[in-house]
Amino acid sequence: LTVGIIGAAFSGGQPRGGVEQGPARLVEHGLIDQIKSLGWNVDFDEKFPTYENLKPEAEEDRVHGILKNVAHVAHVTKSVAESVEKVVKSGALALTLGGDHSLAMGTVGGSARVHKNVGVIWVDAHADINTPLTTDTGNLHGCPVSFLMGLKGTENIRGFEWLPPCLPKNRIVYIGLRDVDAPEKRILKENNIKAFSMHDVDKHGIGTIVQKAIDYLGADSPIHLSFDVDALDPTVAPATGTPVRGGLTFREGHYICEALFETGNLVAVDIMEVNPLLGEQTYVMQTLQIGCSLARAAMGETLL
Ligand code: DIR
Ligand code: MN
Ligand code: MN
Ligand code: MN
Repeated sequence: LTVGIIGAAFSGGQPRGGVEQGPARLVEHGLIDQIKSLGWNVDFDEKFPTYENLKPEAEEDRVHGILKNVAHVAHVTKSVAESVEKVVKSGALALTLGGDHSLAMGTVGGSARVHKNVGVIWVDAHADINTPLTTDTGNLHGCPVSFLMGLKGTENIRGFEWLPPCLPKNRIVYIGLRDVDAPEKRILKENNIKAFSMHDVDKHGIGTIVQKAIDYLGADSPIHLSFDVDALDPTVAPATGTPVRGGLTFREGHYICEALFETGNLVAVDIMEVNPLLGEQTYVMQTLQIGCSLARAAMGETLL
């Protein structure tokens, strides 16, 4: 088994600095050796880009309506898509360390180029499906799913020509939602998008919910897991930009990763929104530890 790790040091999809230090801090925490000791071959370039070199000229980087950092996000996600595509095409697992969740335009965009029928499991407190017409923050980390789907308002955004609609509305399942904007709720409903909120997790239990998600995508579907650590309760993963109370427990989060590894169909995993500059040292360490253990769980660690 081989994993290609992509360090995605980028924070331009949201306003809080520090999340671009996620990948370096996860690696410094020992992630690479931990994965090797699980028996994986690791392909990882320690000198991953900061993506600052992809920052365009100020003029081009202008806002598009309310959207912030449009050109920078577009350039970076294009580059991430190329990296992920290359890994997935080689047959290895693509593990992307974020960075903010706008990066998923690149990660899912990349895996969808190789597997047209990829099924996405999006674990998050948020639906990240605002469009340029509905977002009230203008932060692109709240919008990646609408760009992947090509929803109304995402056409003709300069810089995103590289990203054609690549995710049909019935190829994603959410788990963990609890902070969804009103227009996002409308989008989910109108398009019949499969979404399990925390209410559903409480009601049915995580085992049932993950099984429903796998069944929905189809037992043979290649799976892309995009895990925003703010899906976890803030007492479990505090060092993240937009924490929301009432989230997944430590075990629920890890169970999702374990069960998806168990399918044998994982082609890509994203660990996103770890921000090592938010909060006290002990909280930061706790969150880095969880980022590492979620990745290991998705690579088979806790299966006996
Ligand atoms: C909000 C927050 N829905 C937005 N989204 C976050 O900005 O569109 N996503 N925090 O992770
Ligand atoms: Mn997210
Ligand atoms: Mn989130
Ligand atoms: Mn929020």
